[in-house]
Amino acid sequence: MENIRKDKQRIFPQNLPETLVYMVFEVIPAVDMRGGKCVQLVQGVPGSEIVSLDDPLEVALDWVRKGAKTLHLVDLDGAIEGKRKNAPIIEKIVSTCREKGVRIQVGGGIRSFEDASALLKLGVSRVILGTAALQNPELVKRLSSAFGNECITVALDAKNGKISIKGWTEECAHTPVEMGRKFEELGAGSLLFTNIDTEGLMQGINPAPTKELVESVSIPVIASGGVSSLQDLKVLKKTGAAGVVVGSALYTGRFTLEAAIEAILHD
Ligand code: AMZ
Repeated sequence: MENIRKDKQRIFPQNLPETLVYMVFEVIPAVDMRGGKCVQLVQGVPGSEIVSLDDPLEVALDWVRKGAKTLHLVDLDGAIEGKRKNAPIIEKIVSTCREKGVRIQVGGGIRSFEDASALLKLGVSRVILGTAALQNPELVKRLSSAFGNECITVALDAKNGKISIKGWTEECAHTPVEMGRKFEELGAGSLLFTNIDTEGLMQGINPAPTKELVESVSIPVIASGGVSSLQDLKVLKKTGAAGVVVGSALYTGRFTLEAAIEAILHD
């Protein structure tokens, strides 16, 4: 099991243009946007902002200065309402950060082939599809055939063990493991697993569902939801996940990005 896990952690960086051999497990800062601002919500509930910053581009550049090699951009209006209201600022972040060699993954409101292809043509490394993948699985297959599976991440956001879509307002009957296996077959290159039960609460993680998913598929799994300490990062690394998206803990100063990168490097 140990070997399988390590292989899976290696797959992700190997698919990337820049070879970051040391970074077998990546800490990826989240830049979630709502109404043009960079925000952090509690369990994704609109109005629960614990962080609200006026200039998402400046925030993104700050993570890059602090050592981020990949950024996770989410258009929360897009995820919740299906309208990508933060597209202009996302485009600005993508063009500015790509020049610096930073990989960008974007999610939230990508609901069509055209949405995804426009972002990929702009220089986004991976598009993240949640709602559209669950509602129209063939879209994953089409995008993967057209752009290559390394560009396609499916978001499996789970509440009480069941997938949630449409900005976490609608629950599906499916489990992350069922859907992870299905989307791997359809051509997803990676999965983003968000544990909504712990997301934004900063009370720590539950590694069990991440581990279960990692062990059920062969593609890389990026974990998300509830990280609040450096120890959480180390625990998630041990599940075999390829990386972790961190939001509130970084924004509220639980630890710095530099400390996070250092902590997982030597673990
Ligand atoms: O916070 C939320 N309510 C929320 C959120 N962060 N809802 C969805 N998302 C993220 C998912 C994924 O990265 O984790 O948006 C993306 C999926 O969006 P969509 O529009 O494809 O379902």
